[in-house]
Amino acid sequence: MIRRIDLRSATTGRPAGEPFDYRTVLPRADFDVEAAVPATHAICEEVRTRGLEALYEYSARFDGVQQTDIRVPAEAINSALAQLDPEIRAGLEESIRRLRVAGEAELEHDVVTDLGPGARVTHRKVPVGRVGLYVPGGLAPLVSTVLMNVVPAQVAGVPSLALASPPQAEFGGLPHPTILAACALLGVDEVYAVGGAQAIAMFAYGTGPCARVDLVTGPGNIWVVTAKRILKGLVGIDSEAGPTEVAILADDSADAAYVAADLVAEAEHDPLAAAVLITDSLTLADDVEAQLDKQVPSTGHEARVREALGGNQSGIVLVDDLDQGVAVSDAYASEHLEIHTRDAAAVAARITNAGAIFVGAHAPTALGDYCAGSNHVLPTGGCACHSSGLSVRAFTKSIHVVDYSRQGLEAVADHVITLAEAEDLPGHGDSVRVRFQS
Ligand code: HSO
Repeated sequence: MIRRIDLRSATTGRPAGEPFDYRTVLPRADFDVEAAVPATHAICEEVRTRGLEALYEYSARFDGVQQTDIRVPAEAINSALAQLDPEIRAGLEESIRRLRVAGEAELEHDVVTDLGPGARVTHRKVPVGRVGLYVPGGLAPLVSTVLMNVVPAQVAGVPSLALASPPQAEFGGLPHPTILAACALLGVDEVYAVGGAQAIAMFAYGTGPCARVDLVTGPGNIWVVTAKRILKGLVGIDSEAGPTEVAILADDSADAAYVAADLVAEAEHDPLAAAVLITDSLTLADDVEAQLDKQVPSTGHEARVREALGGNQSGIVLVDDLDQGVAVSDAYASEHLEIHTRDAAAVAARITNAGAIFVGAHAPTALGDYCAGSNHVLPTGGCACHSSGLSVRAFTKSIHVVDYSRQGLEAVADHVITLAEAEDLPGHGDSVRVRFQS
């Protein structure tokens, strides 16, 4: 059901000083953003040039919905909340509470530095002005993704928030009612029934009733991720969050039933989802396979899970020891990384590349998906080596404020003039000199 990749002794016998890049042999989803660029670019151009008409056409073509308006009416949002199952509401409220508490603790404050008399630099933190939050429809209504986008933006103080999610034919052309209920719970009233690349283009260009945004966040399918890559620059984006993935770094102390359950949970997202076990224990590898054989036939989305576990993006990676395990895990840079080893916290402290790390047997990825207080919109496809998941910081930018008096400038004027001359930019030097000529 799941292939094995044997990396034991992968680096022995290699010429000294020649680095071995584990990324060349590790499993990864066939998620070719470059190949999707031409088709996605065409969609973005249609939205840019034809506006609302193009959005209506795409909703008809991709979602099977005829629209005359893209904005979800306030009554639909409020009545979704009125009809929300009280237990789901309680779960959402607890998730919101934990996200808020963690987010408020992460809030960054202005940093004021005095560099001498009359010489002050302030690193001022400012929320992004307007944000477009994307919540996929896809195979499951990811209501939790609403919270993961909205709460940190609100904690950061973003004054204007719009949310888009695909129109669903079975819900009268509106996004899934639980998604709308979550919006109501959070006080988000600007919601658009628009999905895919066209939603990202709508946010980036400003289309119909939706004013242009400064930043787009949220996960999505290949078209959404590709649109974010194309439109980056015109708008800010968070990380490229594509098909979801978990890596589990485990030794012989791990509970195979837990490990298998977490691999299955990840695999149920999407046939392209990646479930990767990295272990130095052959016994654990065998036990996890046996557990998969036991658990998969009774799981809710068996076909999807089998496809994901059997796909090229999933596998059991055998390593010599935990040192190599840490190196392989860092090379893989998983969106979610679970550590099931002795002294898991110490192993976790050695990890440098991961979207989020789940430490020990009682921190399954599903906890972080819903209620840990951490965020589940995380970099995928190895992007965790350079990007971070959503957080309050993602919705905040900073401005250096340079506040110097005449005395402060005078103290450093000669250096500025010298450096300007070294760069053959005499006008720069003169702009300082003029302030001290009588
Ligand atoms: N694992 C997904 C998020 C999610 N899981 C939502 C369940 N619902 C990406 O981190």
